[in-house]
Amino acid sequence: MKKALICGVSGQDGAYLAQLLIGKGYEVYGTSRDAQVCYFSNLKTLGIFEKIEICSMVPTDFRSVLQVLSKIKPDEIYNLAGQSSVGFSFQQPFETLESISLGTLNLLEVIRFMESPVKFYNAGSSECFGNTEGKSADEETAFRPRSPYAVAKAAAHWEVANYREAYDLFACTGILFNHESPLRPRRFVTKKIISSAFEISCGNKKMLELGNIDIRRDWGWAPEYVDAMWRMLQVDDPEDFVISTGESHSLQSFIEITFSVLGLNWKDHVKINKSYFRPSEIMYGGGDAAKAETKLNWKAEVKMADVIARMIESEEAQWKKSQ
Ligand code: GDR
Repeated sequence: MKKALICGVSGQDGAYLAQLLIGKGYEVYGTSRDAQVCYFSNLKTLGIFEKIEICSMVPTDFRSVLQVLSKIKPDEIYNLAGQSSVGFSFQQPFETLESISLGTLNLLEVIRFMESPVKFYNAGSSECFGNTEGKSADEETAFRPRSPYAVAKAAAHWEVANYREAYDLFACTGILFNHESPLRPRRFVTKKIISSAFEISCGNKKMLELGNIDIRRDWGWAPEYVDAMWRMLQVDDPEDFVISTGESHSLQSFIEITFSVLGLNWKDHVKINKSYFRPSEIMYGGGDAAKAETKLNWKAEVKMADVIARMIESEEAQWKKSQ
């Protein structure tokens, strides 16, 4: 039985990845900074909390990582830990850089120190590309980060590449574009829109305030994206991959579709609030995942309209349950 360690198991991706690996027969271990105070609500929602061995681990603490890795001796490590909000990174740049860049560096250092043949996946981000001026980004596209979060992810990306080349580690980064699901917290715009529009349709809310709705993003379905992570560790040689749907849509069209599915006109309920604008923004996000299709046999099946439909469906189911 293979052992997988998911660093940052409590988040959206950690939960779906744990579910996928349990289904594949893995023994799954998951970490959180302080497991005693974390609720692991996503794992409970998916009904897998009892099937995971949870441990406390702080990725930036060498001793803490060493203890966990030497106890578990995992075959695969998935590094999904660290501050995950781009918007929030402008308020906490230091914590963002520390948790992402230094956390990844420390994990790599422990793996090197232990000389174990573990396979290492690192959660990268399409944010690293910055503005690509309407062009789809692929693995060859230059990084031009535009937020503390993106700077931190870019540093972690190159740390992984460097350790792969210098020390021959099986280490790779998945450069994932936005991927959504009902497990998203409201801090992310898709969940904020879906939950608010649903509340408006129930008569419990009148208006939704948003920042820049002219931005474009490539929105995919999170459960499909964690499958790509796993595939990256099953190939013979580690490589970095862009993971995206290949379709870029404006936030306004995401809003339009959501409200119209619920029988509402978005113009009656959406207000722009400039305080939600970011100090520097990426206006266009779009990716080309052709390499993943060729080498990993991975392709996104769920596109934006389906992502919206599934998120609304889950919102309705949750509401019915609470009645
Ligand atoms: P993003 O996701 O920054 O792309 O990072 P987010 O959902 O936070 O923002 C998407 C875009 O929507 C605009 N926006 C708003 N965003 C939020 N959160 N709240 C608002 O009210 C709002 N109004 C407009 C933002 O300015 C932005 O342009 C996500 C995360 O999952 C990262 O962890 C991941 O690495 C990248 O996707 C790929």
